[in-house]
Amino acid sequence: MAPKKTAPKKAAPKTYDFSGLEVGMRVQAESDGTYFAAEVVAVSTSKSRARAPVKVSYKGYEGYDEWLGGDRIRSKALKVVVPEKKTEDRPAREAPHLIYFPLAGRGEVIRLIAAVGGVKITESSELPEGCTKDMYLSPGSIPLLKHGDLRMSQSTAIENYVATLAPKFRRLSPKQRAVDQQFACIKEEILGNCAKTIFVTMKADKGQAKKEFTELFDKWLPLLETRVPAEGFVHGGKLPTVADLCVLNITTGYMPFGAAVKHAGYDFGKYPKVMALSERTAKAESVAAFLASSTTAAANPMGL
Ligand SMILES: N[C@@H](CCC(=O)N[C@@H](CS)C(=O)NCC(=O)O)C(=O)O
Repeated sequence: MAPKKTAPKKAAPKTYDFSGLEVGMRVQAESDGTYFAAEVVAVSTSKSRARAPVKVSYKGYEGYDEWLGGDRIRSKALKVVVPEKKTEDRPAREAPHLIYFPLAGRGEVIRLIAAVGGVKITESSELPEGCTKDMYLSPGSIPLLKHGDLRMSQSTAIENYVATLAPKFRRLSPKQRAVDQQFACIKEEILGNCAKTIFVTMKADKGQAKKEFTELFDKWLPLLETRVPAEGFVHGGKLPTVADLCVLNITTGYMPFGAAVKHAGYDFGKYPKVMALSERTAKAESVAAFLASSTTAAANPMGL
């Protein structure tokens, strides 16, 4: 059998920059395979003329004026636009590196997402050599994440990034990811307020701090109680996702939630669905394995 001829690959059509062409300019214009001396009589910027925006008049041939594209004109003033090479935007091959204190705080959900989502991360409490926090767009606060040439701050954005890398979460729909983000933002709002009360109010007025903690939990926990499922996880899947991990973090992470609960004498038992979800999440295989070796979930280095 005769070898099949493979059709030659069609060259991608060139894109031209006509901005250098002006009315009255001498150019070479192609007609039936031959180039003739011609003069530019119009250069159109109209969309409808985009394919052939240059009107030429062939020298010595009246009545043959025509609109041409760049492929039929020769002129130094006509430039071919060289397409920019697509830069590789794939995530780096090495493990994302988290920089955070050795306690739960704003690092714990990042660690949990990585553990459950199947992303191997490394961690230190010190910045890599030669790095400063402003390189991560941080005014001084942590957590920070480095992944290849990506350096970032802001815990919620880091949580989201690690979740998008996670192979175990790859089938989540945009809607499910949006709900996960919503829980992450609620967790951050509770966390930020707990931290403020712990580090500011509590130092000056313990009674006021207790009031603030109670009001904060009374504001959010009843809402979460109405939203979380009586069975299974928030998205009904086999694995907990960011939303479930945030509920686990709020109800079991010592810093700052547990410290706030302790100082307010608050009882999360008032929210049986929230607590049951937290317990189910803690029992999920990957979460249980994470918690079994975690040195951060219950850490209380400040003795609060
Ligand atoms: N909005 C930031 C807040 C970060 C933040 O306040 N981090 C605390 C620790 S949880 C911190 O680094 N505080 C010390 C400082 O700001 O210098 C985020 O979500 O990452």
